[in-house]
Amino acid sequence: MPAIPLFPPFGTDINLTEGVMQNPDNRIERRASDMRGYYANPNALEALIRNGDPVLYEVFEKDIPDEKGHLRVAISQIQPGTVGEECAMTKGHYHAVPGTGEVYLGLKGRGRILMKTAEGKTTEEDMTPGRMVYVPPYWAHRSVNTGDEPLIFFCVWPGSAGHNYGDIEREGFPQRVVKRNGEIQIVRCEDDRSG
Ligand code: PAN
Ligand code: ZN
Repeated sequence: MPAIPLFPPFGTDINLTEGVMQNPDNRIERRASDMRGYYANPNALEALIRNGDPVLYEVFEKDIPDEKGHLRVAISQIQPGTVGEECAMTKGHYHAVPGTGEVYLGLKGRGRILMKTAEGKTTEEDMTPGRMVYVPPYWAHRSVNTGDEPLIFFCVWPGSAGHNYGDIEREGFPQRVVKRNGEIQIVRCEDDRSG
């Protein structure tokens, strides 16, 4: 007798060139108005909201139980561009069960994954097609599109992990990725001049 209900195996096609999952069960969209409080330049964000409130990123998921033992999978797609000078990015989160990791696989475009721990350690990893990034337990993670096309990547994480957005909403990340004079730079809180 299995400890959790038997779940039917399934397969789904992923177009690795375009980064598109066939038949996702859920689509989550984050518009500019969902991102209040996240960008360093709130005026630039408000201008974007007034100017059509575009979808800044989307997540396509399969319906897999959020229970221990399962693995959840999703494809995220972040549009290119900046809010003020800050590159488009996800909200970022810790997992609600902090001792759970995640695997990212780049499919299209280019970006950076910002990571930090509650104790203040920080690091970043490049995200490019074919590159796998391991996000270990306890590391909050945020993805940033540093290119000129959508950044698309595939993720797998424990079904029981859940998402803790509140801490990042309050703390933010010490790193910000900005485009200045056409150049991508990572600025730290202490030398952040963007506000
Ligand atoms: C990813 C993220 C996805 C969107 O699937 O959830 O890229 O980012 P936010 O959840 O921070 O808005 C993941 O890390 N799942 O655990
Ligand atoms: Zn995650």
